[in-house]
Amino acid sequence: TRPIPHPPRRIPLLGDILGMDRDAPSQGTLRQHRRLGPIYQRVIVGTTLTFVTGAELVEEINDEKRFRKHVGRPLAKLRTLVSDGLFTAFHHEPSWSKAHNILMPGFTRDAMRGYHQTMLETTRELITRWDEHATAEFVDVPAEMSKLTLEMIGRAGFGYSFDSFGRAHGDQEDPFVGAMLRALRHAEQTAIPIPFRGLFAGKAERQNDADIAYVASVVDEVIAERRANGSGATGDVGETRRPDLLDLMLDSADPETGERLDEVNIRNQVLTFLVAGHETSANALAFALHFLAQNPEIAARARAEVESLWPGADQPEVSFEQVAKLRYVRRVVDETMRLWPTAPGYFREAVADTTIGGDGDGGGYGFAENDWAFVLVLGLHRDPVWGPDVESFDPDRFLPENVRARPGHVYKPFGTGLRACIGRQFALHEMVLALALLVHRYDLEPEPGYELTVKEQLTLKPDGFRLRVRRRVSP
Ligand code: MNH
Repeated sequence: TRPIPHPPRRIPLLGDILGMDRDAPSQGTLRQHRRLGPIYQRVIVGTTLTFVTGAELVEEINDEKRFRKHVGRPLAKLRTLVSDGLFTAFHHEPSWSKAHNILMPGFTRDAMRGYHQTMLETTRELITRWDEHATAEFVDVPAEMSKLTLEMIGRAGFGYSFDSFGRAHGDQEDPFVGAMLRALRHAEQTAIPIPFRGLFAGKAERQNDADIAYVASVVDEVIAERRANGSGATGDVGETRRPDLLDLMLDSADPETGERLDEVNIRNQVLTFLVAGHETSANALAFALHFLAQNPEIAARARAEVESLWPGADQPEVSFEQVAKLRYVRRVVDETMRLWPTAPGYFREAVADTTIGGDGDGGGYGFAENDWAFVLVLGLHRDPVWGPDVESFDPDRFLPENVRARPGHVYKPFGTGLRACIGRQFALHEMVLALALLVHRYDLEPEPGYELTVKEQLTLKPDGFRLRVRRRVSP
């Protein structure tokens, strides 16, 4: 086997701690890849981290027969909040397949049809608010998108509203949202090993315990309320509303084992969906709005597409089927997540001893059983297979003929294999829908001189990104 490249200078005991970017680890890793190639290793205080980004190596590491999902340190840290929820479950935990089987029907095409109207109405609430408040001032786009997507998953998944749009502009956020976001940030901040931090962390730990307890109690109330007021089991689903994710968890059993989810696991799943299902979509929407604001001709094409489907409409009556017809808007979303995949990568571990990148006579990079690597999707999406101008924003990269001309496994914003994103269709539907309505209604005026900087908090987001949105005169 071949040795995996590493940065040139190693400090005894500390290792390669220099050259790592604590505030922006994924962007730091991208720079290291540019220096060291498609695979490299970094040692931090005795822990070895391996990063992979080249298209050919990623194809091998995505092979489900040889590698599987690894619950890396940042995910393991999240377990204090969401425990064995779908996203953070270890491959050997039986709760994963049980919950997966029970929840899959909640993510079919038919299920999306059921969420569509909720997504549409939620977007219209945002638009009503922007009509009233936003036109005079610059809006904090990531914050607004975060309200939108949290509201969509809360209402569509669990029939729960955070009243995000009921609060006046700039008002305090929902205490549940505050506690959940603090707990998320806490997990993220403790994910990077920093010597001796634990000595000063008492207060933060106590706050975190309180946040987690509070968040759990709110979710328990939502579950109790649903139990009391009728889920599918008590008969009124189908008459008054379609079954949602909460109904599935309360009323159905795993077809393989006949088992149901217990109370605590349901709470973990609800929290998992709120956490995994809102920031990634919100940030992707924010990036998309950035690129549309920066590229007026692309925004015009997106607008033209919306207008061709709903000519002259002040408020397009978008049906479920029509969202799939928004091909150009979809390409804008795809290209946004190519350049800035809001989940910047995923972890894989070897199922058994193996090598990748071999030339047929051995000579590959060795992985012992359980050795892991982080696939930096941020880098994969800038692999040379994407052409010479990887940094330019060009939705036409996702024209069908261009997609066909590329190898598979070079576009992985939703991860890979058995543990890929279960919410992919939900995310694509909400993002295409919201983006279409926003670009149709508003001209997007960027803040003069804004240059994109990307903030990392487990997910990637456009930092300090604000827009002035101006209501377009009706065509
Ligand atoms: Mn989502 C897993 C990215 C939206 C719920 N999601 C993943 C993974 C990636 C990902 C990558 C795989 C992680 C890993 O291998 O460790 N998810 C995204 C992105 C968006 C997104 C980029 C939006 C854009 N995700 C959503 C939405 C939901 C959701 C919306 C819920 C409605 N995601 C999940 C869950 C998992 C997951 C649950 C874990 C699935 C599993 O392991 O079974």
